[in-house]
Amino acid sequence: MHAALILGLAAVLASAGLVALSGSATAQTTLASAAAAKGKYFGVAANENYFNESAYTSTMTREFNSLTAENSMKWDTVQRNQGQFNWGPGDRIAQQARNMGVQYRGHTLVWHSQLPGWVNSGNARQAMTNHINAVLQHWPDAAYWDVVNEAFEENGSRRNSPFQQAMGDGFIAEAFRIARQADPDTKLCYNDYNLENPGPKQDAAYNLVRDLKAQGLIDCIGFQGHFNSGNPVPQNFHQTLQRFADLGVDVEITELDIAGSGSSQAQQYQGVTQACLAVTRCTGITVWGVTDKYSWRSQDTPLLFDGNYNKKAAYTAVLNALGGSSGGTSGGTTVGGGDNGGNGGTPGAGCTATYSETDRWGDRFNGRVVITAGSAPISNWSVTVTVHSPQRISATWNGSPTWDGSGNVMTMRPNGNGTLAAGASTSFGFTVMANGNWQAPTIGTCTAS
Ligand code: 9MR
Repeated sequence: MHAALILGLAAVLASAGLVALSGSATAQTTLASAAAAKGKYFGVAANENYFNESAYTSTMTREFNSLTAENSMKWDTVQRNQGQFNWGPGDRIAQQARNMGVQYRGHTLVWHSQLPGWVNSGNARQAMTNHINAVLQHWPDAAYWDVVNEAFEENGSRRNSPFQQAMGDGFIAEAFRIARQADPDTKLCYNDYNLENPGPKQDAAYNLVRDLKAQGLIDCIGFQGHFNSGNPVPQNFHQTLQRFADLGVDVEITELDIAGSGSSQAQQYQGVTQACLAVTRCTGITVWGVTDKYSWRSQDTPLLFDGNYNKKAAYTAVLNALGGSSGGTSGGTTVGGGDNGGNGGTPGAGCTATYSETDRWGDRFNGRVVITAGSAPISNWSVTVTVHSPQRISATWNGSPTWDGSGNVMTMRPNGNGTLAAGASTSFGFTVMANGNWQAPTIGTCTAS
């Protein structure tokens, strides 16, 4: 309930960032607002160590509407020494989320890694009980908690840990039961990596979720989503997400990062976004960091912003897949207008050009530009459409195009639709072969005569 409320609030706040498009369409200009418009969240792993870097904080605040503490809510930060709790670093994440008016995900309660040495098979049951109770009491407003993290080996067997040793296979259900009692309002998740492809590990997680669900103990499953060239985003990812959703739990992409760059990375990010959009119970996506330079595997440049906080092609691919579109001079905004070409036409004449994306397929999209006459009639107009390499325009309609030498800049003039009464509109359309780049074309100033 809490999460839904906050997401609703985020959607309202995000609507302040609406950008007018032609007709009734609107486009969102940030990941958060575009995802919220689809009823999903778009989150990020946040690291309080970088909060004093203004570009870090402004990017985080602008683009994301869910935070996960990258490290500071883990056991070795919160309770490095038995019975001594260190809430400060995690509190900075929780408070940042509250300040932003967005949700945060708790990560993680019971994990074999980043576990202090004092936890051993002799005290693991009591330690686990105390830890879960203390943490959930301290952070009761988390929307989700990853109760157990990474409990399976690749072959589907249980991973060794003090918890597994002390309590056997039942430790997972026990952890969820304690968490449920400690905080009945927080959604409780199992979280793991390499669940994205069919196989024994995925099946083990599936059976776990099914069994926990039957006991009313689990609400969600997190697919971490750490991909690279040897482990690419699977084609059928949405089917896997749906398979788990059909158990009656939410599914989430909780730690997304994809090694690579340029269009191939962008395409894979697009694929993950589309997979989540295709599944009603996929509640959101979290990328595992703001900028490549602070990624846990920065050499793989796996995130949406480069080391200078520039938006990468992957960013645009995700934003467009969410139905959003970048602001500025490219798609989504009204550009041009007010000018009659300086050829002695009626003062106040002129035209505006407004772009919108109307369709999208696997490898291409259609754009439409609406030309609207100003306060005086016009008999001719022209406007440029610049696509971003390696994009190519493969078809046009309702206009007469000419091209510059590069093939990137198309100047469109009327094809029988040049005469417009004051305030009247016409439109032309075109198909762009994306070649992996889903950025909206840049629309030049409309010139009328
Ligand atoms: O990104 C985290 C990195 O800063 C830590 O050093 C590392 C320690 O194990 O954990 C990283 O986050 C992990 C996450 O908590 C669980 N799934 C795998 C993530 C990447 O290693």
